[in-house]
Amino acid sequence: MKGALDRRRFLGGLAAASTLPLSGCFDPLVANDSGVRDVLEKANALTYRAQRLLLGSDHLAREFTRSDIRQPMRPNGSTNPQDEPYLALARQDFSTFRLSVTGAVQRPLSLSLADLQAMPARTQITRHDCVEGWSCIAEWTGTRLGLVLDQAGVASSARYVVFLCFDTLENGFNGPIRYYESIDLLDARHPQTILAYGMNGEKLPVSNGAPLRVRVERQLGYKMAKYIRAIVVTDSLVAYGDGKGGFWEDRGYEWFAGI
Ligand SMILES: Nc1nc2c(c(=O)[nH]1)N[C@H]1C(S)=C(S)[C@@H](COP(=O)(O)O)O[C@H]1N2
Ligand SMILES: [Mo]
Repeated sequence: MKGALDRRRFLGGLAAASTLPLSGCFDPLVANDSGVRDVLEKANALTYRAQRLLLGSDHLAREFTRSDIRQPMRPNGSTNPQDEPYLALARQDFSTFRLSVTGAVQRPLSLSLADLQAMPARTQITRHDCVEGWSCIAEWTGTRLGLVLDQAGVASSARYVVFLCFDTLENGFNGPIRYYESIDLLDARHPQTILAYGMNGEKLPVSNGAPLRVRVERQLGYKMAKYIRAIVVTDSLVAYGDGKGGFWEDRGYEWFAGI
C-alpha cells in the first residue's frame, strides 16, 4: 500500500518536473499523471462546437522562444516512407515535388517547394502534443495554408481541407492505405496553420515529414499530416478513407482534436 503511494508520488513528481517550466518530450508512462493527459481527456469530452465557442476562431496557440527547445523534435508515426513515388522524389531532394491543390477551387494549383518558399514565410515555436502522451517544442517555418487557399480561390460551398499523404500505414484489402487527414476552413485559415518545409532552422527532415507537413497548432499531433502530396478542398469527407476524415479517425480517434 505504502509502496504504491510512494510510486504514485514519485511518478507525480516526475510528471510535474517534466511539465515544468516548459516541457520537452516526455515519457508516455509519466504522462499518464500529467496535466497534458487531463487536457486531452477534457478535449475529448467537449464537443467541437463548444470548443469553437470557448476558444473562438482566432485564438492563438502559445508560442515559445528558442531557449525552450530542449531536444530534437521527436519523430512519430511514419518516419521513413518506403513508397516508391516518395523515394523517387527524395532521391532528387524533392526538386521535382509538386503539391497539387484541387477540389472546390477556382484555380487548381501545382506548386513546387520553390513556389511555396517564394511566398511570405511564417516561423513559430510551438508545442506538439501527441495523443500518446508526449509533447515536444520545436520551431516550424512554412507558408500559411490560408495564402495557398487564397491563391486557389476556395468555392463558397467548401467546408474542409483534406491532406493526402505519400506514406502507407497498412496494406488493406483494396491495396495500400495511406495516411490522410482533414481540418475545417476555420483551422485552415488560422494564422498559425502553415505548410511547413523547415524545422528548427533546417530543412524539414524526412523523419518529420519532408518535404511538406502541416502544422495545426490548436489540435493534437495526429491532425498534422506529414509527407503531404495533395490538398483537396471539399464540402464532404465521405469520399476519403472510411469517411471519418482521417486515418486515425477511421480507427476511432476524434475528428476534432482540440487542445
Ligand atoms: N503522413 C503522416 N502524418 C502523420 C503521421 C503519420 O504516421 N503519417 N503521424 C501523426 C502523429 S500521430 C504525430 S504525433 C505526428 C508526429 O510528427 P513528428 O514525426 O514530427 O513528431 O505526425 C502526425 N502526422
Ligand atoms: Mo501522435
